[in-house]
Amino acid sequence: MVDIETVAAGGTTGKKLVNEPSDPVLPASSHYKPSSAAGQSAAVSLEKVLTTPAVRKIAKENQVDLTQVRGTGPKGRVLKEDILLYLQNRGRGIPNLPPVSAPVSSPVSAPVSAPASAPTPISAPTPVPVVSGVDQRVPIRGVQRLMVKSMTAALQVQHLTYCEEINFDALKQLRSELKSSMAKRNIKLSYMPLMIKAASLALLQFPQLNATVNSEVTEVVYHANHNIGVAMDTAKGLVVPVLRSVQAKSLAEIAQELQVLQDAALKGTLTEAQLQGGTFTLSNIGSIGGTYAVPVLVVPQVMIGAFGRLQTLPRYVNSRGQPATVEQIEDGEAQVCPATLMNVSWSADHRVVDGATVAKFSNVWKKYLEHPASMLSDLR
Ligand code: CO6
Repeated sequence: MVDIETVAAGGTTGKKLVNEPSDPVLPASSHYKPSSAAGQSAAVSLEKVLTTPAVRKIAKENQVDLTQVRGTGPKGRVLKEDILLYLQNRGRGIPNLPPVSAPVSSPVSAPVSAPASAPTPISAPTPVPVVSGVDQRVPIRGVQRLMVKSMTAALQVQHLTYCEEINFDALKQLRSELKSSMAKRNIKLSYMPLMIKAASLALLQFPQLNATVNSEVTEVVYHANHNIGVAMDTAKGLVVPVLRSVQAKSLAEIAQELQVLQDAALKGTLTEAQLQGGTFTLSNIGSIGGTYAVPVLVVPQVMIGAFGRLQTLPRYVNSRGQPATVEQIEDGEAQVCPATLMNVSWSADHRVVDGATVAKFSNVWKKYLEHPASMLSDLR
């Protein structure tokens, strides 16, 4: 049961307790009939209303009583858009006014001040239900408290953010080949382990990005181990457990460790040790949604990446299936093909990292993912 307050056209409010969200509360001036009544009488009233056979067909298929649909055509004729609007509103639980000519058998009477012959306004304002309640004062504790601390620290750091688009066509193919064999070993292979391994391989070439900086900003430590934090969404909020020594681990080991951490995060059993010691962070916000996100550094680390949602979009390719140049497009030597794409956004501590280094790192990471076989030559 929900306590709903309604705001009538004149701005006055009323209150009603209702059992279902589909039981809309109306101002006293509304000419509303419950939609269930429409369903019951649909068969009998189809012929009485001025409309077209196409509209009658839609009404019949959707069990709509046409007398309940506001007709906006000449002489109150019900047009196709009228019934489509009615169906759309019915789906959202929004009441629909009956046609001007339809007899109103609603128990709710017309406003006393309105003369009987006064035309019904074409678009009466829809009542806006307002759910009432009491304000709550909630202390910021636990995981949320940690977020306050880490975000306050991040605010001290001048971020730079660099974005890129990655073509996942080859990686998608590779993953589908590996997925079933991994599954036989009880290992779930999402894209994350591949993206984590590619980041670690790229970090071998850019050790200055697998780093932490002291609070006085007088010293940077380039870490030998790639301890990669992975942002995880849990019922209690955002947590960032850490996969240790990724540079020394196989894809299967990374996938297994990720699964262990993800399970613990969801159960709320992550230990402090599992949450500490990160040297680089990745966040796959795209598994929830979004195309781009600007990530915030996990201070004192100097770099973080956020992944957007995988999408299939059209892109120009040349005869070798590679991204076409402007000349190839202009010379008609390119065609538009569907591509599986993902956006990445890298944020870095601009006090100690410059944009060019981030761009070069990103190019290497992109190459590993777009040509995943190239990872093999650099795996240990
Ligand atoms: N696009 C589309 N589909 C995806 C994606 C993206 N980016 N990522 C995963 N998936 C798919 C994935 O392939 C799985 O599909 P199937 O294998 O076919 O089953 C499915 O979604 C479920 O994947 P799952 O989430 O279970 O595993 P994954 O290893 O990809 O991710 C995780 C693990 C722990 C990172 C993830 O579950 C998670 O919690 N993501 C949210 C992280 C988060 O909250 N980040 C926000 C931090 S704040 O970054 C921040 C800048 C701001 C916004």
